[in-house]
Amino acid sequence: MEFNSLTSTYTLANGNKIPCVGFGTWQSEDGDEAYNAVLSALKNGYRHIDTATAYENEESVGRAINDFLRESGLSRSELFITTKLWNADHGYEATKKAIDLSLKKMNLDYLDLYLIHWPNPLKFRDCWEEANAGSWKAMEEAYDEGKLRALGLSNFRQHHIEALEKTAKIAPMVNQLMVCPGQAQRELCEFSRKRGMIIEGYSPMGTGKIFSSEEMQALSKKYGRTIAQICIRWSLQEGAIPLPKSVHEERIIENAKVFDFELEKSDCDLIAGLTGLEIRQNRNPDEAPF
Ligand code: 1BO
Repeated sequence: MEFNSLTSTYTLANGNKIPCVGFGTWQSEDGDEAYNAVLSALKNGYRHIDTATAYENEESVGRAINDFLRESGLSRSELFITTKLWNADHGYEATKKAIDLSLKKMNLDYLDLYLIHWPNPLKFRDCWEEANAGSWKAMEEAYDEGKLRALGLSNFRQHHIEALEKTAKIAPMVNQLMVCPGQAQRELCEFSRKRGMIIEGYSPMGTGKIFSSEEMQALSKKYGRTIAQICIRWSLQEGAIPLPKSVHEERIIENAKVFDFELEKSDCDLIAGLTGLEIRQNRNPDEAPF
């Protein structure tokens, strides 16, 4: 793995670069919490920020990005910003409006990446393929207009991807999945990669009992790193772009120090196969109640 800093990049299928670690904002509360977290991440070297309409913090995230750009003198092109389409807005017309609303809320001229957050919303359960095809068409148009610089998916499984491919003119460039210890989703990651997608991994630390796991504690001792750093490094070595989230500056800084050690392959496999961590269930998108 040739990555050596937060600004190391993967190349997306359209040639655009995407930094190998993103800063996650899921469950960061709109207002001071999300604003301060994103500003702190940017000041500490993160260049890739991930939000979503569903996180209800696009406004604060956008404000932090714009304040940072103004204060730092960096240009917009040095940042990589993602947001996502939420479930109420699937279908062609609603997606067009949702893209414009996200841009307006974030006060940005364009997004580096826009994802369909969930493949099969409850509201569209009997017509999800058609709804996704309509959303994708709207996204392709926004891509052609320069509002979106790359298009992708989140939580899509094989059959959702295959359905989208029937009508897509632009192939999806990213699949953002839950990738954490005990839930490596290696098969789906591999399938997505074969279809030309880069994998992003949300919740790299999972939840539940990661921090009290005896195996993770032993690895932390072996490598002299925190359990969070082991999780993020593992995600990188899995070939995913980890999206660690924190609202504490010391952890935001600590989570970025993952480029000067390497996990042995056998430890990566052990982490992938961990059980009993009581991690939040990786929901089946065809059955989730939203
Ligand atoms: C269902 C939301 C997952 C994190 O983006």
